[in-house]
Amino acid sequence: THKFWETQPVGQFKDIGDTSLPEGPIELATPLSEVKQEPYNLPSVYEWTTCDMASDDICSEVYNLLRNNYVEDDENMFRFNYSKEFLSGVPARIRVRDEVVKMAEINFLCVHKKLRSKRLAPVMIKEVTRRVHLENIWQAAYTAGVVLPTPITTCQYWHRSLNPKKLIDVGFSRLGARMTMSRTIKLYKLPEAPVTPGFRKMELLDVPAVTRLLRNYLSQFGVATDFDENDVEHWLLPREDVVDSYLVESPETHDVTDFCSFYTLPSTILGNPNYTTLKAAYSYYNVATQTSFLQLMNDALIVSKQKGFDVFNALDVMHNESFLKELKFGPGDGQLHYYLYNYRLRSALKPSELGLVLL
Ligand code: NHW
Ligand code: EN5
Repeated sequence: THKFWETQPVGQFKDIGDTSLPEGPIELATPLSEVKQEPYNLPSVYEWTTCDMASDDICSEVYNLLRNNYVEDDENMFRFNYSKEFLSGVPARIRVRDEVVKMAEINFLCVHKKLRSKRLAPVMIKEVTRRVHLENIWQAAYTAGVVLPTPITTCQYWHRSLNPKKLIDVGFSRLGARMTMSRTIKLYKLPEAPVTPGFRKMELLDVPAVTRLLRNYLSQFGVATDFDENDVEHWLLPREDVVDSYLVESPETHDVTDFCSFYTLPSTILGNPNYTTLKAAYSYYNVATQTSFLQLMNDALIVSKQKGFDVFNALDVMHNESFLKELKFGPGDGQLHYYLYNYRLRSALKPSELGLVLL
């Protein structure tokens, strides 16, 4: 049972399959004057502070909390090490079917390892909800590796080895049956440079064309980000060690016809004498109209290998299924469940019906 989540406006397990329930907000917005004006009570000795992420010292404190206490895999071998650039809150517009909804994207919920299982998380979630309500936002989107009431979809992580020797040495992957190290290295070898004519890094002047390409692509998914030009500039314009975006500019017409992107999320390798950091690229938004999706994503693998990533990760969202197996991705041991707060879907989506990637 879920003593906390049962009290929240989220789809409940008991309601799965009940098609009489309407799609849309579960609770109505209230006048802001009716939103609780004071913070929720914390157990004594604790107090709330609002983190000014523009301050280097405060940003470092938050970064270190996460570096030491954030998400690990199920065998506690790796821990996400998000860089400071990721640690700011931005409101989002998410389209559900035909409706564009203002939402908060909730991420980085973290309780110090020494303070776990004391029911602090429900208080933190209620407090962030109250603060989001005061911004006149009534819905949220979030992902988690754990099952909560109730996923809008459940995605599988896939991994493409770029540096198989290191991945095996640190326990991220294993030498396959009847495989030697040299055969494995050969299996995952990639060309030195991308092969698609006109493949290049995205630039500021590409924002309008990339926005058009993405909006058109994302329109086919049941739940998707509603990107405008400002969003594309913020989330997709290349930033060293944060996000990489490439596009194909037709050598003939100079049209932008294809786009691929990935974000940088290293993991700390726990307790390995030889290595401290796993450099991982995560597939973000990709659109192919003229280049085959396979060739486009192979070029993304080639440039990520060139940049020194050890592994390229992807979820089975959007059309990703169509390249995963052929480009030698293998399924990981992790899943990612997607959730909406205060918005009911009539029924769950397939991962391929989801056009949303959260960092
Ligand atoms: S998912 C990553 C979450 N963070 C981590 O996994 C880091 C390592 N773990 C921890 O820090 C991406 C703690 O284990 C946490 C739980 C803090 C996770 N989401 O305090 P208690 C996100 O950041 C429920 C939601 O005793 P704890 C997304 C659990 O089911 N709920 O546990 C975050 C139980 O409730 P139940 C989670 O281990 C989205 C209760 O917490 C959860 O010391 C947040 C137990 O609390 C999770 N990942 O602390 C929701 N993990 O009903 C946003 C556990 O089952 C909602 N729980 O009894 C929207 C808000 C905004 C709305 C605006 C309109
Ligand atoms: C909020 N935005 O479990 C996200 N990762 O598969 C929060 N496994 O890296 C929620 N256990 O399978 C995040 N190697 C939930 C995910 C938490 C982290 C997590 C998984 C995803 C992962 C790796 C390492 C496993 C180590 C032991 C994994 C196998 C790779 C292999 C490469 C060759 C081809 C077959 C697969």
